[in-house]
Amino acid sequence: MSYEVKNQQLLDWVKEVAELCQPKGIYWCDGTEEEYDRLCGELVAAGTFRKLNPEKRPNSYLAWSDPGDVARVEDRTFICSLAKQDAGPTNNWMPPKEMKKTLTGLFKGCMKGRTMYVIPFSMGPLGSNIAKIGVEISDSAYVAVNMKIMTRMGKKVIDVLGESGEFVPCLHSVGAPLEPGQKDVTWPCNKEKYIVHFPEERSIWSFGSGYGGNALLGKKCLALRIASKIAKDEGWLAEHMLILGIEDPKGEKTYLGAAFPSACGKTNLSMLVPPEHFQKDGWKVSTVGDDIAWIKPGPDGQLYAINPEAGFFGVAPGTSFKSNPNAMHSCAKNSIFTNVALTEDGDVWWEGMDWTPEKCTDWQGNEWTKGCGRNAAHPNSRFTSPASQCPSIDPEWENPKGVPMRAFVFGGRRNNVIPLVYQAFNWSYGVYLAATMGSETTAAAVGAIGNVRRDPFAMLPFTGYHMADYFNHWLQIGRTTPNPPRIFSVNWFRKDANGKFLWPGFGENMRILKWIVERAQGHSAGAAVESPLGWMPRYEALDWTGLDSVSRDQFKELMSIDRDTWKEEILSHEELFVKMYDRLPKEFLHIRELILSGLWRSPEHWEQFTPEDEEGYND
Ligand code: SAT
Ligand code: MN
Repeated sequence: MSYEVKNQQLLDWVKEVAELCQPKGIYWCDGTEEEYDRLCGELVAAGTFRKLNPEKRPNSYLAWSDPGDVARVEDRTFICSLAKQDAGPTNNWMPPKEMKKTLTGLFKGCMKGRTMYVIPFSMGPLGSNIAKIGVEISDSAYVAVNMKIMTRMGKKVIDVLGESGEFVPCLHSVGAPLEPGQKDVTWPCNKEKYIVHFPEERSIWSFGSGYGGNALLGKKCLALRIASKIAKDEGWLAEHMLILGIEDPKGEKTYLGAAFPSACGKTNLSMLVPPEHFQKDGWKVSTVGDDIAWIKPGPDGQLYAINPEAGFFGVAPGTSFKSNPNAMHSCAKNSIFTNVALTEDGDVWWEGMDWTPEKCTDWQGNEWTKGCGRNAAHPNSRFTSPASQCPSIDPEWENPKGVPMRAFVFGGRRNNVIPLVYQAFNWSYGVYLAATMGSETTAAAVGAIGNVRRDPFAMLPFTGYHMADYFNHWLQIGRTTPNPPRIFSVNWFRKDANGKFLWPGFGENMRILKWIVERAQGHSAGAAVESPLGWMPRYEALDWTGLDSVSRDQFKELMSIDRDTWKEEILSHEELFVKMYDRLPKEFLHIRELILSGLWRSPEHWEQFTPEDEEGYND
């Protein structure tokens, strides 16, 4: 140990784990650059890492995983609460005692021949009253170096922990013991995988995978599943949200959080580059976080949010200087790439980058040629990069107090039904719309509602307790927060009858964000009309300068509410509710009725509502 540890609970736990897992040695990570370089060097020597061309990609590495270990494993993820009902119908559950027995069996001797790394980390700025400390024990150096980028990691955390500080124990093994003389593989893992959470005990056991959210236990396991449970008990929120700052030309700053299921452009939105005319006028967008937000009530009655992470674990394919220049700059150096392709000059490449090589080596080490019909990078390939390298990073991103939240935005990928944007009438209404949000799993046919996966708050795989209790918790936060953020629904993915996207997305989303900011701040500029679903902008309420690809008619289509389609939509909310009827907030039934009554108000006058047909303005 290169530093002194005074926390007896931690020392005892490390000893106990070492006895169980029988590693060849124990190494306490100090979080220094020297340590990072040394571990990366060892990973290069082991064949796990390849050092990238320092001229092209300074201080960066590429790893290719086992082809069977490329993503989170939701069917192997468990919430082992004491009572089955507390895990709810959307989580896998096993009795904690039984699970502990199974896991103890698996972990016995599982680190033989490997080093056991003790990785102390803080989720959130060190010492912030919103932050939490975790300690991950892992037999993977890949995990240790990724944790160095993704969290505040090392000795400084031990100092904050002190003698009696609390930490979340996170035990991880790739589950591949090495017998003496046995040659290691470049990506050890186990066919059998378990990602297990004990919410009452606040602990995590992960076995068999070395990848992403299965192995970097600070991220989805601690910062969402365990933290959501702590947040419920303590009266705050742990959310799958990006945090964004928007500064208007007068210098007024508005922070908002936004939740989207995967493949909805969340990372791009968190690093949005406003259209040129907005930039000229003085609008600025800044990034606080791209994935997770911890949100606590502040003394002034507002909610304050921190990004518990220190890095981005972003999806590479589709990321380009055109789609997300800030992400490209973030991963320009000091980054780890997993499962992307290797170019002939020792750099990385993936589908959707701004150029295509004639030849490269794909993520499985095979030769790849342009037009061969295969992907060179795995669709879930990733870059791990320090958030501090993001050109749009917000000056307040490490403020331990967090940033004041004025709006929450929820969106899915829906080719019809959901309008481009609307504001919930009130908090409870907003909780309902977030609870019922859905996303198309595939490029489904226009009009088909069946292929929508409901993903409440984009938290379906990440809520560490009963989903209906989670809804109740959100309602409760609204009751006890004097000045809560305003809640909005967006849908960037609506299509016309020919299957063509109606909205350009990317930087143009700024036009919608501007209206949201005006509404959230109560500015008269953010004028709105009352629709059956909520407050909506008319065409005139949005800034269209520099965008001619969206006609007034197109806008009308983007904003329309079709009564018959909504009838089906509401029936499909029912399917979700039935699953959790025993704990479902009764408010939801009333809100559903309110939406229905709005949809059936003066039915003889319309079948399809659009704000363009409304007479009066109302703000
Ligand atoms: O693999 S992670 O869980 O870290 C990322 C994701 O799947 O969203
Ligand atoms: Mn995520």
